[in-house]
Amino acid sequence: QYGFTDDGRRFTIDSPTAMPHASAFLWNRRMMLQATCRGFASAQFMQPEPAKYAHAPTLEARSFMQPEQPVYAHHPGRFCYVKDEDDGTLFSLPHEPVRAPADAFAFEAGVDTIAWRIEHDGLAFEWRLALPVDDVAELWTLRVRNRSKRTRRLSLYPYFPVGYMSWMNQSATWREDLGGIVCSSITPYQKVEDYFVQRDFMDRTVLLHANAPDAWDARQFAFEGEGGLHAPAGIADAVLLGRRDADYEMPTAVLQYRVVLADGDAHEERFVFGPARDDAQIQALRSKYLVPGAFEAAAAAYAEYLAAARGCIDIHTPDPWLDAFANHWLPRQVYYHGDVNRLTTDPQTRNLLQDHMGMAYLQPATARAAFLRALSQQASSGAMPDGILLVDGAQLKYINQVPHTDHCVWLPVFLQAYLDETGDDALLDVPVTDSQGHVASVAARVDKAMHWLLSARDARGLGYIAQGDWCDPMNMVGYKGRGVSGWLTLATAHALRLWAGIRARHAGIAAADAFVQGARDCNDAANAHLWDGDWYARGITDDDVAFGVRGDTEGRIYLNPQSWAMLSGAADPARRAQLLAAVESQLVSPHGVAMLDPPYTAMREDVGRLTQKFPGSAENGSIYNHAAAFYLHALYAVGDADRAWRVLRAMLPGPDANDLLQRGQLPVFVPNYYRGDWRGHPRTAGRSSQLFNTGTAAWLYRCLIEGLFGLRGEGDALRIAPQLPSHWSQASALRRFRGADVELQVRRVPGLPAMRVRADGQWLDTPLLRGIVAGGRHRVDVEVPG
Ligand code: CEZ
Repeated sequence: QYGFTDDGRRFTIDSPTAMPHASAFLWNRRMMLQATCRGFASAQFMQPEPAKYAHAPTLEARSFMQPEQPVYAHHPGRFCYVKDEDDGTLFSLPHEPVRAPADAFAFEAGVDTIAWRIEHDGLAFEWRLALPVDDVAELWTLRVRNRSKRTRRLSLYPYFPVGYMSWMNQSATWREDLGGIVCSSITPYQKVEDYFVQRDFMDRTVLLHANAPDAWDARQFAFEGEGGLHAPAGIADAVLLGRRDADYEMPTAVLQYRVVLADGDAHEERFVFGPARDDAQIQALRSKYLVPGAFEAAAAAYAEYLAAARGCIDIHTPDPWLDAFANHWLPRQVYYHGDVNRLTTDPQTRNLLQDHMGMAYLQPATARAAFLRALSQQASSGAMPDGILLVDGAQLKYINQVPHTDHCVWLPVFLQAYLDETGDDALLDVPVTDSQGHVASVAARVDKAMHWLLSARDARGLGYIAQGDWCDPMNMVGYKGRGVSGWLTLATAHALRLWAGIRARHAGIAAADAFVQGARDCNDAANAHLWDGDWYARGITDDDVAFGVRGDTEGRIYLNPQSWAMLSGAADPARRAQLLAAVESQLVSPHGVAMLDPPYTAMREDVGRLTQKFPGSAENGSIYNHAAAFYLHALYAVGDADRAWRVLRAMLPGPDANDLLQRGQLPVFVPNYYRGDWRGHPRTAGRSSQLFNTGTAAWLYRCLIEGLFGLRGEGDALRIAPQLPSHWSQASALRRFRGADVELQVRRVPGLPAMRVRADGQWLDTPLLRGIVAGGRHRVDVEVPG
């Protein structure tokens, strides 16, 4: 049993074992939590760098959010043990740590809550999480109803492991005055300057309760005792928990409630779990959330927050899963990226620009501000930095310390989508001051960025790759300074063409000349040096070796150069047909289109660490959805609707049960990848990374709106050009565009020679809906050949 309910706003599965890593996430302005169906949870909050309040039981390395994160028995999670006081039976909610099978199990991923409904021996439980909008706090509700036709005596033990907080200082105890278990620590450090950064950290982790428990335990090792997590000694060996402090011992937070329930009786408890700095903050959390009506108020505020994540299109198609995903979940994921910037303080420049390309469809003002911020960090050479600093004191970290050469490409890519959606051409004249105090308009800065891209090319006219382009781990193609990127050359051409179009509209055709010419040069260079007979090479190494070519036994063909050659216009119709055939026969798999094939099985020192990744994972030949989305966008650009549909639908798991199980993921977000290498590793092919940080979200949303439904802004009009797959006989949508509502109805009409469009009752010569004003309402009927 699985599927969407609540008009698509909730997705439910009935097993904790069929898809053990199936997960859902909630976030707010300051934190994010991802929970698996078994009850494991990974949460982070910003202070201002990402930090944790529930840790692994051993020292964790800090890193970016990774795909396919492993879980283990002691992984942080949110659980509740339940003991039947009469017969001693022990089980746990939602499934971990005891792993006792339930009579009924439901994991419900909702847009605004994550909940489990579980039945054990006549007891019906609900275990539910919600987040407030602005506090770092998890709001948990536990409900139990006795339906067993007899009186039950139970002990309920909410168990929130806190893990290894610090090697310098950690402790825990129950505080009657604060109403909960308080775990204290000092975030470890060694440099004196860090003291001043960290002294105000929220170094405590608290589990606060609405009602005082009968007993508690705060010492992890003693609580587990010899029974381990499956039958903790603290529960098994005594009627009451031991009320044990942790003194420089691993803290934990366990409470005990003894309840007697007659048949039909119900019981409810509420908890708040999260970090805090001091007693005052803890007290504030308590008085805000553990008073009557507070959870309800928080839920209402959260619903309002999510209302901003409402997309600009509601669709109704023959594919109800797609409808639910497109109407509720995809815009939500786009909004997550744009509103909290993936919970980083230094998003990669390309990520920021693409994430906010998505935000242009939801909250254009936010997208605009992000774009201006990015541009204010442009170097005087015209280059864009690897990451954009979002808060004072933020630094470029991790991958942002590695030089990549593609960041300027994303400026016109963002602008094209943003300007189409908003018509806000005034943005181009906005003055932007950089860190040197230089002031230049947006248009002048983008001009400069485009010239920088043109200048960063070799004598053949191919773009230098340095230590990476869009592909982060392609770090050794050009680290000696000579290697070039085929994709970047084509992406430069595409960016220049987009910019030429915008520039010509803005300042006349002459202002665009250099960019039109530059794009032509890049395309010519790609055709002269990268066309390999049936497809475009991925690049040429420092030692002048072309790769991603037919002579390669691994990494023979890469998707990105093919997609962008279609976008940039490098591929003429004949070449387009050839490269599409090559993609179809070599990259298209049962789970979507792979990023490259065959995956590398050994290090290529002239390509880089991408080739060291496990075959079929991540950039080494997975169905890397971000790359698949570029391909999708290119297919819509050239009007290949059926091929596009197959690529699009493969990004979403199900509804077929086998597909869902193989991917192991719920259709509530698009992951950064599904495993590829379906020939070499069929057992794992299709498996989801479960990572919801991905540029895919913005692109997929754009492709749905502008490609599949063909509702794209153009100047002050809306262009109507739907590209439904040929097996759909009809579809409809409500598009919110510049304050107006546009109702679209598309029908297939057998025998019709060409598409025709009727707007507000009038047949149109050109499929452009004009006269759009805020508050207006339009009706568009499209008939397409059947
Ligand atoms: O990060 C993403 C980046 O955020 O990889 C994309 C890139 O375009 C995005 O900007 C393709 O490389 O460093 C690594 O090896 C990582 O695998 C990153 O490439 C990847 C991570 O999955 C982070 O989400």
